[in-house]
Amino acid sequence: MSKFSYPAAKRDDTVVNEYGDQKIPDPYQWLEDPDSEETRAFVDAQNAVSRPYIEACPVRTKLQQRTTEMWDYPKYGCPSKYGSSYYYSYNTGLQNQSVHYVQDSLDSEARVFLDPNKLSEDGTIAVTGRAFSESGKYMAYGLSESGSDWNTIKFKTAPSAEDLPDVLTRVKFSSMAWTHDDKGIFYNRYPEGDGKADGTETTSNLHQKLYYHVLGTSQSEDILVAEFPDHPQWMIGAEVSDCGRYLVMAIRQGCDPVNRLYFTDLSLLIGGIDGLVPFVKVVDNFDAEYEYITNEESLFTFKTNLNSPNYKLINIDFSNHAMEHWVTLVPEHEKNVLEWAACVHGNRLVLCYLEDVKNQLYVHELVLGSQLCHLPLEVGTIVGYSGKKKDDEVFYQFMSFLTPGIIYRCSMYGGQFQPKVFRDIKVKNFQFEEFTTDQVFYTSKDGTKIPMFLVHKKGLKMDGNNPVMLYGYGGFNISITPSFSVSRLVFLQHLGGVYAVANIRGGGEYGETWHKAGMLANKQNVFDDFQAAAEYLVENKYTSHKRLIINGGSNGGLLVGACANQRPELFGCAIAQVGVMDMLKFHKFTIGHAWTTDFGCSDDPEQFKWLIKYSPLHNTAVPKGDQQYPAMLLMTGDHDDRVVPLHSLKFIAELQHVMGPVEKQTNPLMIRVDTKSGHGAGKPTAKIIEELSDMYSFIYQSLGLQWIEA
Ligand code: X99
Repeated sequence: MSKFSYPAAKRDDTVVNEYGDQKIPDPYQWLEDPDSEETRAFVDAQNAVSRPYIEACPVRTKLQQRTTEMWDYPKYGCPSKYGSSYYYSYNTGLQNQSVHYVQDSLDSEARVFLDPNKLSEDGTIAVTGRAFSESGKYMAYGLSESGSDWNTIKFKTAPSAEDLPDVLTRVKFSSMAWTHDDKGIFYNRYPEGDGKADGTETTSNLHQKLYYHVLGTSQSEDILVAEFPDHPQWMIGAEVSDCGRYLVMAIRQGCDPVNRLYFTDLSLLIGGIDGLVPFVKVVDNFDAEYEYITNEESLFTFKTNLNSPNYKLINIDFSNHAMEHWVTLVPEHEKNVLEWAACVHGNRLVLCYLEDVKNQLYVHELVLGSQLCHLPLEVGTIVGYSGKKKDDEVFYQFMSFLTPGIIYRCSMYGGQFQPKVFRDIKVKNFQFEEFTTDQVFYTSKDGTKIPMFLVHKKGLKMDGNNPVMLYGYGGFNISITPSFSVSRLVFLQHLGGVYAVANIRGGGEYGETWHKAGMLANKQNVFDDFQAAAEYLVENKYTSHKRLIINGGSNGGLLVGACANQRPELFGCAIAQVGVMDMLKFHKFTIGHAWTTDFGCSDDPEQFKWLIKYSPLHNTAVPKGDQQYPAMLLMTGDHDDRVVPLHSLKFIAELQHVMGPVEKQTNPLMIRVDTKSGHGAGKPTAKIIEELSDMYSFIYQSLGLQWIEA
């Protein structure tokens, strides 16, 4: 027996699922029902094991106090202009949700426009998105409760901030696009289902439709504008063109960066928007992605990865849209990835590139595409941008591991662009100059060079004894770029830690090529890259295996689960947040079907073979010799309807079943299940700090760390 006693969980050996001729037992299938008495009891019993272990950490209070103290700094977003007013978000420091402010000019006094903290006692209602009408007279905004992906859309007058009675429900993964007459918005919703839809359900999200809501009417009168009943997985992204004349639709059926491209000329709708709209199909396949940037009359500019994995800008004339007439505006860069583009000042483009995992900004000219200038940046990430075609200036926010945020303001007049610091966000009581960020390139199993960031105190002893937190994601074309986190600084300062980010394959760090090298049949590359990072950190004396912590969330939770199974001896501690753990069934729950683009699907016999090889739930086994599993903490929340909690519940049940009776397993295998908590977006500050304090307490306890005052 391990030194921990885990809750007894019923193992139902009669449940066996068939995949072709393969029979796969699913003894914890009963945990797929989030509402059953048994599941609730299981969750309570698991928390009753993990809570005391975490709370026994002698420095839990210190961790929480220091994190809270450092978190308490003013946080600003970039201001953006709608009508003649400016809007920005601001958090005094520890407010659960940032408050939206309005001001008449950038120098005048700011008034509260929308304070989400007033919407709930505990900060669990968050604003998830907003869209101002063309004139700036109205704002539509999405609200989410307890971290769920479900949204309620509400409306306010602007800048006067009066609440309007309109309420739109059953909204998820939605567009919010106003017609330029200010009359209403296009948005997406799902059909009325049988059961609840509060984020605790697991039912599949299918048959999303596009509607038009006329301000001042009831949702029941909303006009169905587009639907694809033969394609239940399709999702209809809608935008209204900068000129207001066209509705541009980007249709997706999964998470791959590809979409169909349809448009409607709204000026040709004789009766206005009164039913399903006719559309012109510019692209009617899922071969590439087309992201609307701007248009001049019928000449449209899109960002695309068509035959260009690092992305480029092209022009398509909607009056003559056959592919042979398409023209390249800004060609693909051979190495750097074009992440986004925005039109500003009528005829300028701001382009943001990713260059070896660092952002750089450039200004180009719209008509010819030629580069006008480079807006230099340090090693870091652009985390915010504002500046529309009708604006004459832009704001952008820079962040890095050791920079909480600098907002720059840059006028687009003339040919000289001189960004000025608009706000420099400061954190008190931390000696930033004592720390450093490096980027190294290590070699993975197959010889591929992988970039990795390393952040630590200058002059740290490389005696192979530092606790190192290695973070990764590895999927869905998502790049993990430098970001700021105070809890990480607490780890560096008071636990003598090193923070490492491995930019493993599957992400978008080197464009669609990097993504494809880590998906579908290539998914093992992602795990190999992460394990090679661990080996690099030990070989180069940053740490030892016993003091190496791995961490990841969502697809990165899968990464942590798979790596702990494959190479348990490499890690001392593994923290998997909101992870996908059942690779045979993920597609059956909520939006899981959209992930088959990266993972494949167990219904396909060939793809089943990929998935069964690494699915965390199906690959737990007693490690060889005297090896054991690292200390493992799984984390999930009862309202996570992105990656439903059953993944983590079934995985912990299986881990405890396999390793609980094994003597050599002295490391804990635990789960923390939060309530009124989801996949991560919109989480209130108080909950974030609680969670981080628990996470670092678990690390402290399981690795036997020391607190360093200083
Ligand atoms: C999603 O599942 C995104 C879900 N989603 C859409 C949206 O499919 O949020 C969509 C269509 C249109 C508008 C908005 C949305 N994602 C996003 C993946 C990774 C991602 C995810 O959350 F691609 F970044 N996962 C959880 C993948 C595995 C674990």
